[in-house]
Amino acid sequence: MQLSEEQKKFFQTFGYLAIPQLFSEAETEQIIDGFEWSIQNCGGGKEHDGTSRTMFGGPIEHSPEMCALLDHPSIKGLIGGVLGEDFNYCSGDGNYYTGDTNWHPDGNWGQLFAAKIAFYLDPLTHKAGALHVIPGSHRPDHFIRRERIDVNNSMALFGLPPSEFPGSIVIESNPGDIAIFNHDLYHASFGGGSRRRMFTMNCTRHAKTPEDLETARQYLSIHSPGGYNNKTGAGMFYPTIIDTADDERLMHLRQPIEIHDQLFPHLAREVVQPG
Ligand SMILES: O=C(O)CCC(=O)C(=O)O
Repeated sequence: MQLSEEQKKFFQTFGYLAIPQLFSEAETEQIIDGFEWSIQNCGGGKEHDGTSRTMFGGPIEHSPEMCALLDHPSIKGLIGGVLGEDFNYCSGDGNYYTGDTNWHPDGNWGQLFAAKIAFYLDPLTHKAGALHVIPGSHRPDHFIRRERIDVNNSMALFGLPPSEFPGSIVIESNPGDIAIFNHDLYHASFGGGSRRRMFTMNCTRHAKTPEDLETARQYLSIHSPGGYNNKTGAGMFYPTIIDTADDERLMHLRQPIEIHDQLFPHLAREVVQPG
């Protein structure tokens, strides 16, 4: 899949894109099975009792089939169309969500540096867990940012529940649909119950200038296993996604590994010397 010029412009202008049925029914089933296997065996899913969110790191990194999402032509076309074909894959999170997530951006970079690819694994509607976004709120000059409006306080401020914030839209979805959004975009969800299945891939532009490299360092000092003091056994990623990678996949992993290992040398993968 290649993004059209209109889709690229839409993303730049509104900060998100929703692609219905990016995956076939068979692929979607495999993805759901892969997610369930990963959260059950590596992500604490067996203990989920619905009282709070269960979350684990690197949801696509624990089995070869899930790792291969990073080789999928449609995923690469989508992310590449937004961030450039040499984008960096920078992990993500897998969740059984409980309750609302409320409005927030994931970053405040003031530029298109990072994007989140969101996989929702259950049918979701406006009042039952679907992703809400405020189009354009990734822009530093958006009124919410300029006037520092507390969107979650909209009932007290404007007499409207946050889920109905003026100008927000809802991306209702079915499994197989994909949403991608700029980390700076305000997003939320409401009413999703106590076991809403969702996982993400976070990706950034490949850093090419000293300024980009500094931004990448800042990004990875927070949004990475080291940033969360999470030991993967291989530093930036869980080993399977590295060990099953061909050269094309490695292109998306190398720079984050390099920077992460500089920032968190104590977590880097140990190289076993022969003999
Ligand atoms: O609740 C949701 O679906 C939004 C998830 C979210 O806030 C995030 O991944 O940053």
